[in-house]
Amino acid sequence: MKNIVTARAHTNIALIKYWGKTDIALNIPTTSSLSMTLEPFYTTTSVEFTDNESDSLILNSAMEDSSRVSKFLEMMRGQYGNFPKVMIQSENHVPTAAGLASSASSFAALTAAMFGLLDLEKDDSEMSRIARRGSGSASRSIFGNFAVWNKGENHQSSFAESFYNKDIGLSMIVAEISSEKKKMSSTKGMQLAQTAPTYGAWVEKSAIQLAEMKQAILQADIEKVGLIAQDNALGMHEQNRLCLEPFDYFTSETQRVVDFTKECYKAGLLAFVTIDAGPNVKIITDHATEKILLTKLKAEFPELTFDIARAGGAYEY
Ligand code: 2P0
Repeated sequence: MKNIVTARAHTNIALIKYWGKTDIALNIPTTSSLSMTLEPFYTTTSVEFTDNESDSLILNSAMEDSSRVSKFLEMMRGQYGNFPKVMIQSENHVPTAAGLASSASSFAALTAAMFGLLDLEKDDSEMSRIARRGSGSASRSIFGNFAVWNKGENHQSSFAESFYNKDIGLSMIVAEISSEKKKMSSTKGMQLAQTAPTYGAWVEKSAIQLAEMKQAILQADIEKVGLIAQDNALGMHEQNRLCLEPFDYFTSETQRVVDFTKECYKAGLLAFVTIDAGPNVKIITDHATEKILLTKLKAEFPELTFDIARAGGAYEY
């Protein structure tokens, strides 16, 4: 048995979103989703067995509340047989203000590290299923470049797969609009969104968009990738505004960045937006355009910080 195992997993941004569950306890989604894994942003996690009475978590050198990871480890004990308490040390190399779901890279890295510590077979599908139980989007962070999480209908059938393990020249510029902790967690936000009268139509459209997105990626057609991703993301945020207890992740600055990006597209640049469960905007473009667009964005929004991300790697341990 190994003493200590360290694993690394990158964060991901969905081009076709996961926004709703058919099973809350198991994180079974209402839609299949597709994401790009980001090279520069990742989590490194070390795990070791301890004689302590409880699991513990040290995040970025500070002791954290371990209840969520402990619940996750209990689930693993149920799946693979009881094992001693675990001490987890984790470092997030994700700009904390950028709203780049660190739960995806965190649970993917923790899953990979635990597979190492427990000497389990390196089975990507099984790792994806287990990571999904920690946080839905973590199921996709097992893979590099592009991953598709097929929604499935139960624990066994709901897992992500590598979709296309090549760099198609896509870039994302992350506009950091707010570092405030999100007002509405993803878990709660998606539950509310499912009460929107238009939610069923968004889910149906999402299946068509996923098929179109796969084609666009295989053809390395970045304009098509951007247009579909933007439509899917804006549709997701519409559900939040139309549900029974409406809420909105957009701020006025979010809307300004969205409007400016659309102007850039009209002016002939490859520029599209996607937005997750927070106010920050990810601008989809290509390697050839990223610097031109970044210069324009910095000039228009001198108060904002921008990071450039490209497609990146699968988990490692
Ligand atoms: C996604 N997001 O597909 C979507 C789009 C945010 C907006 O997955 O409840 O933290 O832990 O399964 O994975 C964020 O949701 O939610 C997310 P849980 P998760 O990337």
